[in-house]
Amino acid sequence: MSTDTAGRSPQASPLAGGHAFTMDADWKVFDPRPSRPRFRPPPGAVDAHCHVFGPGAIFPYAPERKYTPCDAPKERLFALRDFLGFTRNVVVQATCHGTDNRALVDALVHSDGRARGVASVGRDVTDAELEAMHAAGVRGTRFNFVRRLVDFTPREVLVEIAQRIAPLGWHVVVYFEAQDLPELWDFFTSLPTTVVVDHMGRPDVGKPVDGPEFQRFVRLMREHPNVWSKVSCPERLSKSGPPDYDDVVPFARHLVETFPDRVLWGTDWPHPNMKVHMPDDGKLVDFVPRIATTTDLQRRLLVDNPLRLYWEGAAP
Ligand code: 0GY
Repeated sequence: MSTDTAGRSPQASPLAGGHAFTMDADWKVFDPRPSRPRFRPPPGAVDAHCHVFGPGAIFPYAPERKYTPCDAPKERLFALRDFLGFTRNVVVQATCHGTDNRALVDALVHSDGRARGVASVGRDVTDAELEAMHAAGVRGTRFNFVRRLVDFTPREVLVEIAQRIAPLGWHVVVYFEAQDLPELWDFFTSLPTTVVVDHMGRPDVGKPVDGPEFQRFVRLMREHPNVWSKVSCPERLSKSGPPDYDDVVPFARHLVETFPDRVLWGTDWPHPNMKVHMPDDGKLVDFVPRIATTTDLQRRLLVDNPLRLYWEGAAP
């Protein structure tokens, strides 16, 4: 992809009429020159978890945000998509934009139909706003329970939102830490929509795959056929580290082989809040054939499942 270094520079944008911001001093910027993956995704492959940030001068970061990132605009995302050999994106609203989905919607409407979105909405969202987002390609809303990223939202508010978006055929994406699953279980299993879990419910990969913590998550998926999982973010979960993220493979592979029709994969570009290393997106793509070891599993993971959920609008 392009070798320009726009993504590297600390960004302070005191533009006249714009929105000034300064990215966090410890912010790690995405790799501007990832390697070309050895694995070739099947035709039509979808990167089903990625974000756009800003540009902050046009789409300001939310006042309530917990971090200020570098800009990661749609043009960079689409260039990465093409470089990695993917056809489509699912862009997930990041917490740094709060419930202001303008950057997300802007990416969708400029994608030539090659991107769908997951928004974040509050209880004050109007029916007209939901319909406009749907027309732009939004197909889900995200509920975030990770304390370092968001303030607490009462469950009754989330229930109300879920009931509002269900008639549109949207689903709910949930992001939480593994230790919080017991407390969230009843809420998740009461949701009236498909429920997509980010990053396998963030398992502690230092614990065994067949241990109680991860098996609790497996049980959630087994007992509730409306629950899907993204087998994403080895770079975030791994303790053994890059470039191979070996310790995450058994967890992701277990889900892919047990629930081949309810798994999704994404890069998580531009990798917010990575504190120690920034992954090489090419190497992340090379992770796929290690967790989906046959062409059939790869096609389901990267093509069939995301198309069914995001482009054909089908429930489980
Ligand atoms: C991810 C993970 C993170 C951030 C967000 O919306 C967000 O800010 O999702 C994280 O910090 O773990 O999926 O991008």
